[in-house]
Amino acid sequence: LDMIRRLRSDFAARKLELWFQPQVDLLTDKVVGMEGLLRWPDGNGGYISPAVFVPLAEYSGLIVDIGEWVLEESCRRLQQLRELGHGHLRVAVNISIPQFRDRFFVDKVKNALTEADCDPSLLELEITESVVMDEPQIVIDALRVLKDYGVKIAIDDFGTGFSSMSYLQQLPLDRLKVDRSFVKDIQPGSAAVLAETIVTLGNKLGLLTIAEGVETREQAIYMIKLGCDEAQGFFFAKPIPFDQLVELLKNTR
Ligand code: G
Ligand code: G
Ligand code: MN
Ligand code: NA
Repeated sequence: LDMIRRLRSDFAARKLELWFQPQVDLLTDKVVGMEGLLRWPDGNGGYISPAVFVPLAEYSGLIVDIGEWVLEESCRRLQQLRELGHGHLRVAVNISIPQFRDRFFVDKVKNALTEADCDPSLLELEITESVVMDEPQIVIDALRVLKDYGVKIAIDDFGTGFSSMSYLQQLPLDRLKVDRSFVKDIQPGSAAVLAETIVTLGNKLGLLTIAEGVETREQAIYMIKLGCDEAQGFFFAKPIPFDQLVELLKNTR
């Protein structure tokens, strides 16, 4: 509870940071987008993991305001990237269930885009299976409105939740993110049956696919062979502050 208090005051003091992990097209090897990931400085030069504080922010309801800031910050970064000549890049933002329960959620997404004069198709919302299963109708309704507005939708950590295939078909999805636990199975001499099955499922549903947690060249090559479109992971780049992302883009043009 003390931690929630510190999170609230640090958020109010604008101390949270939004870092970005590049997403790469597996065929061209070019950066095509990035995922925004929260970072909370611990005051000693380190960071508290979002795996620790995002659940607290969800439990306390703080995630509604933090998530709104993440959307605004992401759109402002898209605007900056456009000014730097990277107007084709997209940004993916993780959305939690309390944000969907907020009746102003759809308006907040639209406002963030409008304020920064962003093309809605450059914003992608990442939803985990558990978010869908928690509140199927609320999530499906909100996503349909946003999809009509032009926003893209990705299903995150795919294969780790208990998703019903029927919900999968009711969601207006664009992209399926293959969870890193399945990519991890790709080791010399061993087949990665689940990674293959998930990419095949994505392709058959007409969705784009992205592999998460790609840490080795072998894993990247294997995912290309499976017909996966894009990848994200330490092999390509770690999550980095925005300024470092801009430097990375300069060096890879
Ligand atoms: O960056 P890292 O791997 O440590 O992130 C850990 C977890 O925190 C991931 O599950 C990620 O989805 C979640 N997370 C990071 N940033 C955000 C955010 O802006 N909003 C939400 N809801 N979750 C986030
Ligand atoms: O749950 P979600 O997929 O949104 O979280 C992304 C998390 O995965 C971030 O915390 C990020 O730091 C982490 N991540 C990104 N690339 C890799 C990787 O190659 N290996 C591992 N182990 N974690 C990664
Ligand atoms: Mn994610
Ligand atoms: Na994920």
